[in-house]
Amino acid sequence: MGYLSGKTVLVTGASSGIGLATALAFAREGARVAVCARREDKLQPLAAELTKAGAPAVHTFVLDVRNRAAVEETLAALPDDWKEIDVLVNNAGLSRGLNKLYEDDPENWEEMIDTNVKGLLYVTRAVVPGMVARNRGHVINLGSTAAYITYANGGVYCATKAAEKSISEGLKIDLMGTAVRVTSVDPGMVETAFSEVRFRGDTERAAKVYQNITPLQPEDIADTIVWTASRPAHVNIHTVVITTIDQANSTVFNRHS
Ligand code: NDP
Ligand code: 8X3
Repeated sequence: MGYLSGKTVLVTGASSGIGLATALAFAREGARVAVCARREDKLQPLAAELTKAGAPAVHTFVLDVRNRAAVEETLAALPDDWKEIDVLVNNAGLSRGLNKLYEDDPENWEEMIDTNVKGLLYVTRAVVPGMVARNRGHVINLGSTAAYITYANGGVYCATKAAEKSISEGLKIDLMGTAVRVTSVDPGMVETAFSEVRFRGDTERAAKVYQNITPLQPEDIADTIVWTASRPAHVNIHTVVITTIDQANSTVFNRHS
């Protein structure tokens, strides 16, 4: 039996992309998998897939991580056999727009900051005290290459991921003396619904983001997340920066034509 067999994992934002692939990857390791997102219609079919993939138990629930009261209440009211979370994957996140900051709609900023920063904090605040009390656990946050180098028209999204980087570092310091681990997994471009969401359903514009490069796939990130979670208990992988071979950093790409 592997290290993750029978462990309880919670993945936020599991209805799509990296979160979905990560939930499936943990299921294949024999972990008990809890998944949440806002779209219930996406979570229902996922439950069956997770069971088929090997999860001995699956729990799905609707959660908008921006809603602090809902996060607190929902996570406090988890069924007893789901309360002891061993691995939390703070994945729920999004970008909105690609605009000059001084021309952008502040609603875009609110949504990104509320989801990527405040939502991550709310979920972490609800889950980590239990990990500390049990003296075991692992928080894995989704960062980005965007945290390291800001790209044009993406200042606020990049800022949310820079905040995630600082929060991960700070949480690690705060958890010193406990056996709770903290990891930031920081991908470059991954082909998911991310760009469609950024461009509010403009699939043509979204497709251009991944044109003439070989982007990472969500499974590449899921694989990395599971790897960080399956190291021996005394090993803490702090940060993994991962890009396609066609990306050097958040601004330098090798476009094939
Ligand atoms: P997707 O759009 O495919 O998935 C985003 C997920 O987040 C969905 O399941 C969505 O579910 C969920 N989500 C969004 N807002 C909320 C909310 N308020 N409450 C709960 N769940 C929410 O994108 P990715 O898989 O690419 O993105 C996942 C994470 O990876 C994000 O944090 C993103 O910033 C990060 N990332 C992505 C990269 C990429 O290039 N794709 C690169 C680096 C990092 P629902 O809409 O049902 O709520
Ligand atoms: C998502 C990757 O480069 O589109 O964090 O911002 S990028």
